[in-house]
Amino acid sequence: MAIWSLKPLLSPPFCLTALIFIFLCPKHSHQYHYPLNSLTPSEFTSIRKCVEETYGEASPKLTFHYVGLDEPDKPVVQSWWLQQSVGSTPASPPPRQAYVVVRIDGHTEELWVDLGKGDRASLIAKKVYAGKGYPMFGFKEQDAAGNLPFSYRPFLDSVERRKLNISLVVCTVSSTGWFGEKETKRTLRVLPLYKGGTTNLYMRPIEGITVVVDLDLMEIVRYHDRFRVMIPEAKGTEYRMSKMNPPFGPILKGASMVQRGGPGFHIDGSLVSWANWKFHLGFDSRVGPVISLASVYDPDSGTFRQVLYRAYISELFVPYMDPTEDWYYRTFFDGGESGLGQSSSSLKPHADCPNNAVFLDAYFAWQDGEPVEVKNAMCVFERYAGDVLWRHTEVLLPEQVTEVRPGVSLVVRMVSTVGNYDYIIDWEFKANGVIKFEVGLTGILEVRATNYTHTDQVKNNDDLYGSLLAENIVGTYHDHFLAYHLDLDVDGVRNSLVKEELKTRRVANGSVPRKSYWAVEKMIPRTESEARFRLGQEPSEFVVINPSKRTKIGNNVGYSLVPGQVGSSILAREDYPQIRGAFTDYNLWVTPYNKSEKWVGGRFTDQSRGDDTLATWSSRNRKIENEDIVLWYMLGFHHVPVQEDFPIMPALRTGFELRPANFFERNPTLKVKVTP
Ligand SMILES: *[C@@H]1O[C@H](CO)[C@@H](O)[C@H](O)[C@H]1NC(C)=O
Ligand SMILES: *[C@@H]1O[C@H](CO)[C@@H](O)[C@H](O)[C@H]1NC(C)=O
Ligand SMILES: *[C@@H]1O[C@H](CO)[C@@H](O)[C@H](O)[C@H]1NC(C)=O
Ligand SMILES: *[C@@H]1O[C@H](CO)[C@@H](O)[C@H](O)[C@H]1NC(C)=O
Ligand SMILES: [Cu+2]
Repeated sequence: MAIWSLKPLLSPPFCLTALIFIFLCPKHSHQYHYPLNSLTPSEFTSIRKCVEETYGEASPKLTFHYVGLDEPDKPVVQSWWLQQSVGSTPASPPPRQAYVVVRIDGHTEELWVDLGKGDRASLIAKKVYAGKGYPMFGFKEQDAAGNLPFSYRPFLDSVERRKLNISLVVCTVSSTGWFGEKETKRTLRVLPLYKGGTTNLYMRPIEGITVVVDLDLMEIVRYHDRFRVMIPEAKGTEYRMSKMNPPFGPILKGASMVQRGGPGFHIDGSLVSWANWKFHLGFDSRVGPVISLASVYDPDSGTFRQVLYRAYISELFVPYMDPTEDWYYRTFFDGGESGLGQSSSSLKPHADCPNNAVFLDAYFAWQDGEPVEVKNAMCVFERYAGDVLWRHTEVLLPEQVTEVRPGVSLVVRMVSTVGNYDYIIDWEFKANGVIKFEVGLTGILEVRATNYTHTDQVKNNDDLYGSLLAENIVGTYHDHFLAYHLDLDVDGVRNSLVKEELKTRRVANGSVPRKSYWAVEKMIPRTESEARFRLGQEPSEFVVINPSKRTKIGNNVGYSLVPGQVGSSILAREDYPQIRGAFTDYNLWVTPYNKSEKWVGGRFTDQSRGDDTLATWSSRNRKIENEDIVLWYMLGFHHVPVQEDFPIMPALRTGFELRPANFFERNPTLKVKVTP
């Protein structure tokens, strides 16, 4: 996750997808006015005009760093949604507003804009941001910073001294982090790479050169060329299939899913309905896909019941473990610095998503405020890979009975390419009421060049800060922490978290030969301080219940969180990156709903100081029992690279689930039917 300085935006149009999309977009859709809809291209334009008018003469110096929907307060959305869903005459939708962050004259300003009716936007409020930290980087300034070295004499000399061809040097940029400095400037580091003989320029870093760019001045303010190391060879690093020579690897026969009757889901504007699920799908330049108002059909009550009000990846923290001069600062916050949404890649039909996928375009504001379209930014498809949702063979009966329910599910996918890494972000809905959150880490490793060509030369493994992956290449140790915002509203907004601890019990003396068993002890945290958990140390379950709704036989209705791989940060608490990424101090947190608490690394994450993180919010120690609560779950990996991560990184997938727990009267899988 260095930040990529060039942005491939467009993919060639694909006629089949276009056809499907037209088919799915009925002309008379009323969903345009849905209060949670992402900003439209014309709304972006009217916001830009409104903001430019606000600054008048000064506006040529204005740059946009975030433009997103400032969604209405939850009660407003809820009541509007309830009215809609019972089919009563649609009330006029709540007013639409946008939240905008700009840079002007070396400072950051926040604006709130009313989108009004038609194309006319008007300013509601404007505030100079006086706190610490800076907004997301724009692609234009990253590009400009990456170009500076090419007209900077000392850099050209460094390249010459290394006997490299300057026209084969490519510069990527990286955030600088915060390491206790009292005063900071908005800066980027520039990292030179060498593309000679390969597309895989990340495998050919040019080490030893420090370049710091001041973004307000847009000039190089610090430069050192301190040492030289071998630049790894290009040989064996190329990844384009068209450049591969025999002998080839395994040949896979085409795999596909055929749906002769067309897709089994329906998209109306931003509302997606499939099988027993209904939800709203949005897109945001900072967090990427946003799932809202997900509800599931209950065959017993004959109604859709609420599960998830709003869910998205709030932050993605990637600290590297090399503490040397040119690496220590590589502690990336890919959400708040780079923007997971604006880093989205156009998905390749038949490759990124299966044959039966439908593609959706997305928009975000460029640095000049104008909308940019990402074609095929998200795809929606039904997945069936021969999985079984439920099966049983009964042999005790005179006639053997075998029943199977196939595991078909609905997937919403986006790929965020942040520099070298690609994150495949999946939201999967299942007919049994489960929502699965999955991420696939792939792309290319961020590596360091070294003079070592064999592990025997390495006297002290500690000096590598990683694994030797090939001659002259070290794959640096690092972590990936994805912080999920999960605002569950299980059958209503007021919920509680229940921690169910599994405790060993001893069998009382001699009654039976067994000596032990386990039992469940329930604990309901009352305030935020009681609801910070490190998972994986003792067996426990976490269930979000609605304390005022019970099943017919008396259990509280709920949804449980089923953790996946648990990786906690093991950096020192007082280390600067950990102070900024304090949301990884625990794997699971609960806070009360607060519309302003969206981004766990703070609103202004670049060079943040940890004064606006999930940890500081949680320290308010608010009430969370029988309240409108939000869960924050950290999906974490420690990445110890291996040779199979060279020269590319095969997708490493992991995830977690939200699973109904006494939500239904009986398993909804029972009546799942599949038509041919
Ligand atoms: C440098 O690379 C460019 C682009 O590949 C090539 O055209 C040029 O001949 C190279 N120069 C030298 C001195 O090798
Ligand atoms: C790496 O090897 C090169 C070439 O032998 C040498 O000039 C350079 O000083 C070495 N760098 C380090 C850090 O040992
Ligand atoms: C188990 O039996 C022993 C001997 O009869 C007795 O001293 C002890 O209190 C008993 N413990 C329990 C838990 O009943
Ligand atoms: C809501 O969050 C904002 C930002 O963290 C904070 O300033 C405000 O005090 C919070 N409100 C409540 C009621 O906690
Ligand atoms: Cu990794």
